[in-house]
Amino acid sequence: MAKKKSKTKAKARSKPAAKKSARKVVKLAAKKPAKKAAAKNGNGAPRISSKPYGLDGKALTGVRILDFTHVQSGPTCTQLLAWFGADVIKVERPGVGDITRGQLVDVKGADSLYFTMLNHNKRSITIDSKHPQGMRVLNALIKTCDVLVENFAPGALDRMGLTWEYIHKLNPRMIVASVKGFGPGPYEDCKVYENVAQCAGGSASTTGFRDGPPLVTGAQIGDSGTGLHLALGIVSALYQRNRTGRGQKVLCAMQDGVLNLSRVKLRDQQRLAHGPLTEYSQYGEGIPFGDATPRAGNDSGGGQPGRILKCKGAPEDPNAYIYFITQAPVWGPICDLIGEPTWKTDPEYATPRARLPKLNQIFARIEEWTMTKTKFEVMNACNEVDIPVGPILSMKELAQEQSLRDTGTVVEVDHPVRGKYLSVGNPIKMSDSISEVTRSPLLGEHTDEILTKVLGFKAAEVAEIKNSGALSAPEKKEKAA
Ligand code: CAO
Repeated sequence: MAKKKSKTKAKARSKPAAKKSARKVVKLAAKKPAKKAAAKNGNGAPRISSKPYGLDGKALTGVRILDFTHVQSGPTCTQLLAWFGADVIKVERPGVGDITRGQLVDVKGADSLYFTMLNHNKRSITIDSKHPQGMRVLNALIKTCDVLVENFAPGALDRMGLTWEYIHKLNPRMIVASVKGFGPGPYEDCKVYENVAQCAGGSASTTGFRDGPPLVTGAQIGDSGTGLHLALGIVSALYQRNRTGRGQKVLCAMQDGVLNLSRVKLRDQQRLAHGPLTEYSQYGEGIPFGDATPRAGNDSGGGQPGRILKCKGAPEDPNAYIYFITQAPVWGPICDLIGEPTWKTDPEYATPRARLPKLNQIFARIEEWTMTKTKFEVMNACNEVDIPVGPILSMKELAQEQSLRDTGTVVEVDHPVRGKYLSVGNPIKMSDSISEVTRSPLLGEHTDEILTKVLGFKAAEVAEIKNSGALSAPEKKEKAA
């Protein structure tokens, strides 16, 4: 690096020196190296773009993804990559496509919201991967793509003939990224869906109330959570490939992803060996702990006592609630707000330790106050004195929230068959890689475009592939036979 720089400097000085007057030479010689220095960051990175922010492509412009994903976990990952500018080519089974196209259908004849909301900004090609001509197209795709992403059942990719060795021989730069239910071990051959992962990853055993059964959560931490993990793995592998030139395998097991998100509960498991978990409500209630992290209801995972409390309108309005945390640093303002100023100094209430056995009584008193206000009034009053609280927002409220529309987190998308629908846009905002949400592709919508423009097949080759039946629906093949 250093050598390169001094060469550049010499060049910059010597050129004008030969042609310009002495006065100009001094001027130019002083300016040019400064300009060069600004153009490089000293880390081997390219010159700094002169284009305005947001107008010099996107973070993953130039990256092409062979998207073999289906249902939710894999599509979440490739949708994120597409939002960052990758060219995502979704390979779907002819006639059927991703199974979610036809699941939970709300508009007859249209792709379901399940599918459309997970497959924005992608292109779709239909290929029967078990047909020799289908494999011909896949081979061409493997040669031209940077990443293959899949979330088939264990062994399915190998059964198609697409082993790591095969792919890597065709394209040693290819990153092969997979979601599986479990990592290597006794369960590695099992098929897994969202709630299976929530249960196997430790989330369900720690969610719900102590005296009730384990609960799954509505947030799709098994599917979408693992898709997020995989996206980070892929981007990191692309970054490493810049240095090594070679691809690698990236594996995210849903069990691992859920356990990673349940990290604080494994923390508590180990703390149990050193005594009861004092911030859990059951401690204050005098209920002994067992040998595994218990379910803690709505207690806060961060060690600060917290509860979901009724606000004006509850329980008739199922979402007229607020999450309230009695954080030690804001105990004073809480006491003032709820009209218990003496609790600030009363030794029975003044310290977190003194409050632990009385949490039920304390939260009951706070709830008396929150019930006199709507959740938004509570939120405003609390935030004025820096008390963090969480209004329980319904999906209806989120769909209507203007600020989420303004940032593109909630977007309205137009679809040629179903019309307008709401979706969640890219939750990751970047100042130089702006995401626009475009609709999901129709099944096989881009088959011709990909065969000719991406893979460069000639018209006769396209005809040969198509006539073989490798890209069309099995029903059609059966009728023709
Ligand atoms: N052409 C020809 N065959 C195709 C094809 C194509 N384009 N796309 C898929 N197939 C075939 C596969 O090769 C496989 O065939 P074989 O079993 O004969 O080898 C078959 O379709 C079924 O694939 P699958 O087993 O992945 O699908 P499934 O519906 O039976 O299982 C799921 C679905 C999600 C349980 C399973 O894929 C899985 O466990 N994936 C890993 C974990 C995961 O991602 N789960 C989250 C899903 S979201 O809740």
